[in-house]
Amino acid sequence: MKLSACLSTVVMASAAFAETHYYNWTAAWSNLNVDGVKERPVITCNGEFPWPQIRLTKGDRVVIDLHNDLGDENTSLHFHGLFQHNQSRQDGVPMLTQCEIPPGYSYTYNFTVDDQVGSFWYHSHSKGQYMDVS
Ligand SMILES: *[C@@H]1O[C@H](CO)[C@@H](O)[C@H](O)[C@H]1NC(C)=O
Ligand SMILES: *[C@@H]1O[C@H](CO)[C@@H](O)[C@H](O)[C@H]1NC(C)=O
Ligand SMILES: *[C@@H]1O[C@H](CO)[C@@H](O)[C@H](O)[C@H]1NC(C)=O
Ligand SMILES: *[C@@H]1O[C@H](CO)[C@@H](O)[C@H](O)[C@H]1NC(C)=O
Ligand SMILES: [Cu+2]
Repeated sequence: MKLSACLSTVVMASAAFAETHYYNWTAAWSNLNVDGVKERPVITCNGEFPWPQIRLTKGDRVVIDLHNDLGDENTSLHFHGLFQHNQSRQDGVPMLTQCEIPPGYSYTYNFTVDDQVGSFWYHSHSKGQYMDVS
């Protein structure tokens, strides 16, 4: 159930106008052979794996409608390394800043990246999904 894949949120410096980036993501299981060795259940984003890269400029807003279509597991998304100052409910750590998203439900992550640049990693913080949603 573990697969290492590194996908990221890349934040670049400076922008004349802040933009909002909308994503409409459905998390669901698919049987895929992503490492060329063995087919196994993988958590996909809109049917695809790996999950998309988010590219933004400092000051931009990210809005992600995350639908849990896994059927048998809760889920969540944590944006690793982003400070989430004054918006901690967007941090995506289940049972700390949010309840997990149950199967069949959705949650909207909505945050700005105000004063950070670089490459960051997002992943699920639910069960063993850490490496499956990355
Ligand atoms: C988001 O995706 C779901 C599943 O494909 C779709 O039913 C829904 O209409 C989409 N929402 C928006 C706002 O595009
Ligand atoms: C989802 O999380 C809730 C709260 O922790 C828990 O009660 C429930 O059993 C979980 N559901 C699944 C399908 O794991
Ligand atoms: C967070 O909110 C406090 C109180 O409104 C404000 O003083 C502070 O500048 C804010 N911090 C950030 C990083 O926006
Ligand atoms: C995201 O948050 C901003 C600031 O609170 C708000 O104006 C906007 O309506 C929110 N967008 C969504 C889709 O919830
Ligand atoms: Cu993390």
